[in-house]
Amino acid sequence: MVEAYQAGILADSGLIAHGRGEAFDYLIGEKTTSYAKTAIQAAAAALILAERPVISVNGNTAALSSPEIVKLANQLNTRLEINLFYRTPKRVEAVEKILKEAGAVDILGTEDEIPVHIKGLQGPRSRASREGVYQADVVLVPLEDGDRAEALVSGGKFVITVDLNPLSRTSKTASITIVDNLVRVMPELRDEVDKLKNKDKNELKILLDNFDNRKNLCNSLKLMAETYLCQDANHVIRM
Ligand code: PTJ
Repeated sequence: MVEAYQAGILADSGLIAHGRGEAFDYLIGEKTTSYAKTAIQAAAAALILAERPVISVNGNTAALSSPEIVKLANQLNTRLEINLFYRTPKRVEAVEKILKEAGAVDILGTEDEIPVHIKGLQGPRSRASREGVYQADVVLVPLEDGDRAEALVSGGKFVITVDLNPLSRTSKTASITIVDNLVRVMPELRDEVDKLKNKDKNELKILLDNFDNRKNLCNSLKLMAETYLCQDANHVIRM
């Protein structure tokens, strides 16, 4: 991540966000929980059922998972869009470069595009691509800022996020939150898309309908407490 920062891919706040993520990753034991697996399965179903899915890429996502993101976009025939919270032309160029190095050919949200604006947001943060997020029904947007997640949901999008913090505004706002590290999520999500892509649509709809984001977040949070706080408490009592 330090190298990605030095290469201009990551915002300085991206390094801080990464540290926040690591702290929560320790709390889930740095592994994909059964709750994250359930969310990944629902996310795969939503992406397969989507009519106009888009994957939104920021600096952290590009730095951590460009090759996997590009593979997922190809697998789903989904468009990729660069969307930076701390947008500068230089950073857009750096993210575009790493995505192209990973094999992406069709990238939206670049500097030469005339953007449209998402209602409820100000300045460069409101940018979206007319052919991408603006017209999408389902948006996969890992590590998103709370204001933007809220604006997307208010705009009627089905928002799938990946966020290690189950208490973040994005986690609570999204339609599906995968509480896990993006680097572990991406290969799992690709496997799940492979497993589900030929299933009957009604089966996928049932999978999606049975997913309850609030409940899944509560379970992830409880697991964090049980794994660490409660074990520690027993330990203290025994001593
Ligand atoms: O590249 P930009 O300019 O678009 O900026 C990207 C960041 C991430 C800096 C920006 O979107 C931001 O400020 O996001 P937040 O509000 O800090 O939210 C990021 C969330 O991602 C936090 O809740 C972190 O805990 C979480 N997070 C950090 N690293 C990971 C993670 N979640 C999953 N996997 C990670 N590796």
